[in-house]
Amino acid sequence: MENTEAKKRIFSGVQPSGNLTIGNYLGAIKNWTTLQDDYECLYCVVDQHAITVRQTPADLRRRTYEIMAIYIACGLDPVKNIMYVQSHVPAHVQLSWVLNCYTMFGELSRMTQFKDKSAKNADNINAGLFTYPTLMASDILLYQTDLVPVGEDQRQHIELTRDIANRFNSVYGETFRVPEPYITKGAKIYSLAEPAKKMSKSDENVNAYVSILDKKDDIIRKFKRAVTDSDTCVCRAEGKDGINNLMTIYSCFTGKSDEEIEREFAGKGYGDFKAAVGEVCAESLDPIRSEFDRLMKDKAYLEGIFKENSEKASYLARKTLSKVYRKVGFVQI
Ligand code: ATP
Ligand code: LTN
Repeated sequence: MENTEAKKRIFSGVQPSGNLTIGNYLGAIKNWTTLQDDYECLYCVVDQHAITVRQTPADLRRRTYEIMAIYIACGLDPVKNIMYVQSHVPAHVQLSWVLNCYTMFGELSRMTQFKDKSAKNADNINAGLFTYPTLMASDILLYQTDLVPVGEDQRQHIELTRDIANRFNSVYGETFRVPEPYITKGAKIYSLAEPAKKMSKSDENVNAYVSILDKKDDIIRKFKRAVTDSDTCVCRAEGKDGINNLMTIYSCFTGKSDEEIEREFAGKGYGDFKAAVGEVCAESLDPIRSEFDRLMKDKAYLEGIFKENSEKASYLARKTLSKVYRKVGFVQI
């Protein structure tokens, strides 16, 4: 396989389908920044996945720049990592056609994200939404990826990616490296309005999520309004979904354990705790927002990154694609 050098390879991506939330940050991007020295990393803005749900073209375009700016503002280095846009590397969709022919209808029907999104977009259950996981498998398998750092909600897609890779390898011999999911703490942040549901950037209720780019006042207000329970104890327990979620968020931002948090807020009410979560969240996100504002004023810089990194990604992707084309019997010219 191609990446025989000492460093393992990592691939992950975010859809430019809304304003990134602290769920995306704590579940994915924040962890990516800790990996960039020890792994060879590719971080993609998956715009082709985003159009499985209707997008306004101008918003999609703007958000593609924004996600790249957020990646950099969160501390990802565009020289050390290959950071690029999915539609700039045609090999993703080229491989996905082949993989569609090695993925079963039944497998795709079982994907919970497909079921959730079909329910939410009942008037637009398109074929792309259905085959979304084979494009994701292509993203990952094209680069002979070892590890995929994602939030818990993506575990099922990675399992499917592994099944597709194993199936292809067993028919044609070793072609794809079989990737592992890399899922860490903060892997699931829940909605502030309905704490049994995952926090999602495409939620219609803006009070259900905190965006990475929200202003301090909004952050404090959203946490103040967060749905909790009628108990008063700041402690983790079954049935206390709202408080459990706030404890996870507080812990991710401060590094404190549940015991430390419980001690810190012993004898204090939910009001104090919510205010503290809001403060620490706003404080952590403030430097990211300033850097984001600076980067968004420099489109040429972002475009330079798009171009340079898509060339690096294309170079790696072509190696796997041509191997696959040869194995399935396409004539090479
Ligand atoms: P959408 O709601 O539009 O489907 P999303 O908010 O789920 O989008 P994605 O672009 O699909 O965001 O996900 C980007 C990354 O963020 C993925 O690794 C995903 O697992 C992670 N992620 C998304 N939401 C959460 C969450 N609530 N908690 C933890 N991680 C999350
Ligand atoms: N499906 C993911 C986004 C995504 C991704 C990927 C993540 C697309 N391609 C490849 C990791 C690896 C999501 O909805 N969060």
